[in-house]
This record gives sequence, C-alpha cells and structure tokens, in this order.
Amino acid sequence: MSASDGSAAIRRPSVPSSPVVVDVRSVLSPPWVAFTRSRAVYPWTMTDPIAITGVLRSTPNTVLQADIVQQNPLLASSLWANVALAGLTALLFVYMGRNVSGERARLIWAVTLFIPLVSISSYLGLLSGITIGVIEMPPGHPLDEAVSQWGRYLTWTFSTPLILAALGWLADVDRSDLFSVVAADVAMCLTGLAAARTTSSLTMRWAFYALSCVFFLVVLYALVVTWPTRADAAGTGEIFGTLRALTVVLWLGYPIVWAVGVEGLALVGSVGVTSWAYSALDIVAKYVFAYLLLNWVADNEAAVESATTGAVAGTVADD
Ligand code: RET
Repeated sequence: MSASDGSAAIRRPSVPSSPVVVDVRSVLSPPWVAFTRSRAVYPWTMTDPIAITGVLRSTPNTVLQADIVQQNPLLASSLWANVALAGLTALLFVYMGRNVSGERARLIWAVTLFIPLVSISSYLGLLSGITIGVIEMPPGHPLDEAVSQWGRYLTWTFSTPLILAALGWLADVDRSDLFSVVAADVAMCLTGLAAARTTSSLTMRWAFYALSCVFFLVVLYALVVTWPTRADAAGTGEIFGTLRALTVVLWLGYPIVWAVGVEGLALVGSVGVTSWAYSALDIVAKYVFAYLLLNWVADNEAAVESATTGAVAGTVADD
C-alpha cells in the first residue's frame, strides 16, 4: 500500500534498476542541501521527499531529522495533537487533584499526573528530531528505508511503568509482584526498541519482536489473572475491571500497529498513518485511562485509603 500523504517510505521495486550517480544538490533547493554530498541514489527515490531525506540519513544532524516531521503534515499532526492533549490533561489533573489528601490517593494521583508529563517529553523528542530517523531496512524487508520513531519505544519505558504502578496500587498488589510486572514491562519496551533499531537482519528484528511479545504476555497475565483478585480483596474491583479492560484491549493494539506498520510488514506503508495509529492508541491508553482513574480516586478517596497497603508498605494483602 502506498501512502496518500506522500510520506511512504521507499518500497523495493521487484526488478532493481541500476544505481546512477547524481549530485543531490542538483535536485534539492532547501538550505540543508549544503550538508549533502554527491552519492549514488536509485532513480525511484528521486520523486519521494522522504526518500530524498533518506538519502541524507548519513548526515548526523537533528535539523535534517526534524525535517522528516516538518515535511510530512500527517506525521506532524499526529505528534502535535498529543503534545496539546497531554498539556491539557496535565493541567486538568492538577486541578482534579487539588482536594486529594490521603497518602495513598495522593501517590496514585502523582503517578497519574506524570503520565501526560512524560508524554509531552516523548512527543517533543520526536518533533525536535532527536528521537526519530530514517533507517535502512535489512534485506528481505518490503521497504528499503523507513522512518523510525524509535523515541516512542524509549519513552514507553518510563510511561508504561507509571500506568502499571497506578493499576498495581489501585489493586493493592504486593511490592514484589508489582516489581516483577514492571520489570517485564520495561524489558518489553527495550526489546521493542531493539527490534526497531536492528538493521542488520530481518530475522533478528522479528526475534526481538517475539521476545518483546513474551514479556508482554507476563504483563497481560498479571492484568488478567492475578491482579483482579487483589483488586476485589481491596474493594477496588469495579474500577480496576474497567481500567484493566481498557488497558488490555488498547495495549494489544501496539504490537499490531508495529507488525503492520512501516517497521514491520509494511502493509501500511505510510509513516503518517502508522504514527496516527500509535497516537490514537496513546490518547485513550494514557489520557482517557488516567482521567478515569483520577476521577474515581477523587470520588472514592475513603475506599482507596481503607485498602490494605501491600504495594505501598511492602506487605501482602489478604485475598
Ligand atoms: C512493541 C513491539 C514489539 C512487541 C510488543 C510491543 C508492545 C508495545 C506496547 C506498548 C504500550 C505502550 C503504551 C504507551 C503509553 O505511553 C514494542 C510495539 C509487544 C504494549 C501503553
């Protein structure tokens, strides 16, 4: 599938043409052409702006990387929408938390507030070009090159533990259980990052992907099997059930987007569409999730405070 937003990464032609040597400066006019060098490019890359940016990928310059975003309105809008929403959500959470006074409720509130704050940093990293880049795909991948938003996987290492900590404290799971699940979650994000950054071999990319899925299963097992019992015992079963359903369904969307998007099978060849898919998942998995949680905590502070304090105090809650 080719992108309608003009952002498709470059699909390998079935019959490769011979490379021709051109001076890239002769086909580009913006100021950053000053950084470019003459090099071999393939004729099919000459019409695609992202392809031309790809030609420049060897220049280690975040100005060029930021151009990847600026030249692609669909990609840029998927990032700016999240910066705006995360900002509004953070302000709303500060307001909603103004009357929360119990220690446990405040802990959940603080963790929840950090979810949009981490998100703003993540999206600004992508917008500024620090955590985005064009990478060459290994032989066998349907695309020659693709825009990798590797900063997403990196910052999930910080945001997803916050979500799990909030859920774990709500369900009053014990500290060792919470630690194991968060460790599996961090491993899931880092192996996902490794999958995205591996350019040497397609098999290795999918091996990292598979490993990440194994860690993901550990997280899912806790959310679906072990934590609900704890939440019932803590008296938070109902809200935990709602948030768990939201989390499980939405989190399953991320590996699916990876698999069908530009970094995986490239069934969706547009980086803008792939980015919007992640951004849409983020909006519900983070801001809607956090809003529901905080709203419930603000209205049910007594129930939160009366729960046993397994995770917070390091003791095991009664089943
Ligand atoms: C990857 C690819 C490798 C396989 C798996 C993945 C799972 C990612 C998940 C991400 C959740 C992110 C959230 C972010 C909020 O800030 C890394 C896409 C299993 C589940 C909720």
